[in-house]
Amino acid sequence: MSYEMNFGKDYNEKLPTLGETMNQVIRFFGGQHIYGVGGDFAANLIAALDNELTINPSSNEMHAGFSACAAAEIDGMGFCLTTYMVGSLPCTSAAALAVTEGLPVVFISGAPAESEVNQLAIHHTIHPNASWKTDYDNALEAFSALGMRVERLQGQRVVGHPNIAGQRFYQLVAEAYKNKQPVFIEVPRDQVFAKTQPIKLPSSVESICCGSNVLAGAELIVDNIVTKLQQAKAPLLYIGDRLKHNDKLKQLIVALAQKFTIPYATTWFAKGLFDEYTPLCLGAYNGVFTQTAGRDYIEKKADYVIDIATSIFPQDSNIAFATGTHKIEKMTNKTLLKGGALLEKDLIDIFQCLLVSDIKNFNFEPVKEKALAFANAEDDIDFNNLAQTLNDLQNQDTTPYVYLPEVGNSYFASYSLKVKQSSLGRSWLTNPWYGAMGTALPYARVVAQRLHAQAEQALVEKERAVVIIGDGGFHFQLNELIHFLKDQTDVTIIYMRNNVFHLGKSGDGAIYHCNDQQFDVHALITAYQGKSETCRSVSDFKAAFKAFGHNSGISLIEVLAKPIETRQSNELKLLNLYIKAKNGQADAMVRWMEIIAE
Ligand SMILES: Cc1ncc(C[n+]2csc(CCOP(=O)(O)OP(=O)(O)O)c2C)c(N)n1
Repeated sequence: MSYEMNFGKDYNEKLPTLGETMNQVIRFFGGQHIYGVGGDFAANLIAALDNELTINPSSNEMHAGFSACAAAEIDGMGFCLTTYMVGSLPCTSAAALAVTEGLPVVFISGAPAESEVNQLAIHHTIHPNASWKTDYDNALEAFSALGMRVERLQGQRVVGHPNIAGQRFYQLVAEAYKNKQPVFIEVPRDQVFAKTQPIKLPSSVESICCGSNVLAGAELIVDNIVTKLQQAKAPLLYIGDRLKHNDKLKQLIVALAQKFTIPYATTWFAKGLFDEYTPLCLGAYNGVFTQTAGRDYIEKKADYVIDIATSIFPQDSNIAFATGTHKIEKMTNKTLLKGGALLEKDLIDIFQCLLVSDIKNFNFEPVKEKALAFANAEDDIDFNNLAQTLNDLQNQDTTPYVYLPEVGNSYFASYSLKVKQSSLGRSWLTNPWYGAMGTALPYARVVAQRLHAQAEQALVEKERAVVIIGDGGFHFQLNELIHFLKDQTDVTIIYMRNNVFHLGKSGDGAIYHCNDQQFDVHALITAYQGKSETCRSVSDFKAAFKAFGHNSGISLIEVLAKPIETRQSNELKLLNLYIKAKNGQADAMVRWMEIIAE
């Protein structure tokens, strides 16, 4: 019995294909771009999706996954498309990153046709030669092992029975959106053009959550906060990274801060969400590792903290590496609003009430920025003065920089950067907790594409994507450079060359040697039609950075970094000292005690 005989001719003629429904659903969730690599099992998906959406080819599947993660960070959702197994399995690291950093990424993989399954072993499956049977589900199991929701879409089992694949696709994508978690979906290639039951999308993404906030008692929580605020002299809003996908909550918090003049700071992981040049913003706080002027207020004045959307379980790097110097962690006069409801609707309720509550004005006196410690113009530029130098440049420049620090020394040095507000909502973007090297260029590609599109539509002044990266990290992923040339996008890369994998180096083994003295990075950049320069002093660096601001395409500044203690960023000097003190080195113990007593 066909659909026509079951539900009638009219219904049958209205049926969309699964591919059409996928397009519709992806667009409903704001998706316009898919990052991916093709293959035979993905060919039908590509044919179905390529017209309505832009499919951006990546250099490999892991990069496609990382770019989809970056898209989830700045667009709200990310989409990745690969072929079966050989294509999807390299995305497992990106998927693990997405689980960890709380990113709604939809990993879509082609799969064998339903009619192909159980007939014979299919290429790309994992198949030892002594196998008596074939296994089709390894990728589903691998992604499932990461704690993700996974599913292979299915077609109708009997002719005329309902085909619910389109609806399942919607439900899976909605799940990713609601929970800020990735999902993995395999699509059998014969199902892409099969008819599926039509779906009626909700009016907007706002209305996809049935039940909304089921946590009760918001008024009582608000009363308690208002009482504590009445008793406080110097309150602080301390904000975590769960906020990064919630613009509404972000705006409510800033509105509250402004209405009652309450200063706010973020955790390290939430760095880049706010304009650190706004007087009320005290930057990213992390105990002894904090260099911002706001640290004094937090540690010496603040007498009541509202802790919002920070992680439930303590994470070492976010609590000053358990050095015991994180004052907010220890403070007792604190209200913890971690947020447990879908889309943080519980917190939205609370902040909406707080905004109209009777709260006094705190007349917070903006902290005077200590006279900017300029890096000495003639000094060698290195990790010890990189952030200062960039802060000085950013301070004088009306163009906001969107920083993309790569894991390595660059990541640690980047916590001393003072960031302006970017039109993308993020001016510092990395994977701060998962800490995967190899992400900065796939991330920068997405940032550069969005900045390019915005400038083309003359929506905002052009902003600047700035990658800070070690040579080891750069060589992990430089095949991604081709896409900046193809996409005609602009990026500035600060290449911190020390010829070793320095961060975490413990010994002199060959494994730490990631580069060769003879490597000519300028020849490489020329191949990509970019411009580059080697800079030795702070003043050379500043001149090159300013000049490259007028460049289009790839610009690279090579910094000859020395892998020695005096050239480390403040953050790493402190961390190394702490580790030495922990290991019982007497002079380090004395110095550490002095530092934490300051
Ligand atoms: C995918 C991945 N592999 C390995 C590591 C461990 N790791 C962290 S930093 C680092 C070395 C970074 O070296 P480089 O990029 O040259 O920067 P540097 O620290 O020398 O400035 C390594 C190997 C990681 N974080 N991620």
